[in-house]
Amino acid sequence: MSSRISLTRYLVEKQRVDGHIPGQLRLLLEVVARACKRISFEVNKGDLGHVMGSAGSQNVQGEVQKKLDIIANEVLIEANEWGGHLAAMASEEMEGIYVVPNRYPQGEYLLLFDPLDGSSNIDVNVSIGTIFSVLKMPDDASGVSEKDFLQSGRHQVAAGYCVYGPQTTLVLTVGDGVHVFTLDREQGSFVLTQENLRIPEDTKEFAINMSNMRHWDSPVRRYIGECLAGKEGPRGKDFNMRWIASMVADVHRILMRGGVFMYPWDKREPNKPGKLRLMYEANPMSWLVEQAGGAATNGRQRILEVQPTQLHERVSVILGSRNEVERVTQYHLEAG
Ligand code: AHM
Ligand code: MG
Repeated sequence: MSSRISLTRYLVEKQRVDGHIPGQLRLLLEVVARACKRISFEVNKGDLGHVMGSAGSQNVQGEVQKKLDIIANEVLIEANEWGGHLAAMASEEMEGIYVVPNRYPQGEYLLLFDPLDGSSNIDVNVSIGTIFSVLKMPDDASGVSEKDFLQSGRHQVAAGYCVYGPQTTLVLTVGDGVHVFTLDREQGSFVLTQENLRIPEDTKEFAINMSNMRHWDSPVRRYIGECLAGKEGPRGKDFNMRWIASMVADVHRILMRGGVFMYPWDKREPNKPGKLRLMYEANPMSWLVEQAGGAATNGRQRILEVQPTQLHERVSVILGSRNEVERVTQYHLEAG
């Protein structure tokens, strides 16, 4: 007999023994995990499944959609719409919210997702993933509308991602630490493989797209400049750099061994607060990172406290090892 704990058992025990999550939330998370498993199988097929390449369309943000972006979005919607635990969904790939059709029962939760993060890595066989966040409908809501989604990240009741890499790994928080489940393809289920991840407070590794350096604001230039100066510079140590260009994979590395991840505001698009999306990317990742003892800010403010004013809002992101995030944030505050 195996003593391994499946995601199903973990969630049942969270509900029954700890009383930490309601039954409806447990069901919802099971369905999201099942959808991620499906997406993982589609991703694995690669060219054999005719899932690669562009779909010839654009999403609401004007980005070219890949076939897998659309497949992953459909898998998540089809898996979640009939279960009775959701009122509506919102996705990076859809302009408006998707209200659960009235042929199905309506639940009290809202699900938000980036169905396939790191799209530029699909065609080159590099890790990509799904990011998700769960909110509750506001108590005073009558019917569901877009404004019900506009809650700050600290209202999340569950958040996680699934990374499709050498292994398929689901990383989850329901507010009591961060736990890792690895897909056992022979059993067809996610199995608990790491509990209570902790991000070291200090690090010697940063993740940023260096090609944008000339567009950054001075606090980010100052921070990265000091890292690059190495042992001889003010930090007195050498730094290493990694940039996968899939947020799921970069954040996963940081959860595993520390580091600081940045996608800051830059001068190319002065009126946009950043590239990454607050509701589908920054909020779930920031909560996971905080739950693992790290920190996440937009340079001035905790990301989880940013009040969204629109569904597809963007934000500047600095997250990871606490002392480094505090340093970058301090540089922003000093710059006024
Ligand atoms: P996507 O959701 O359209 O894939 O875009 C988000 C991705 C992040 O995963 C990653 O951190 C970033 O975009 C990479 O951007 P760049 O190609 O500018 O380095
Ligand atoms: Mg994304």
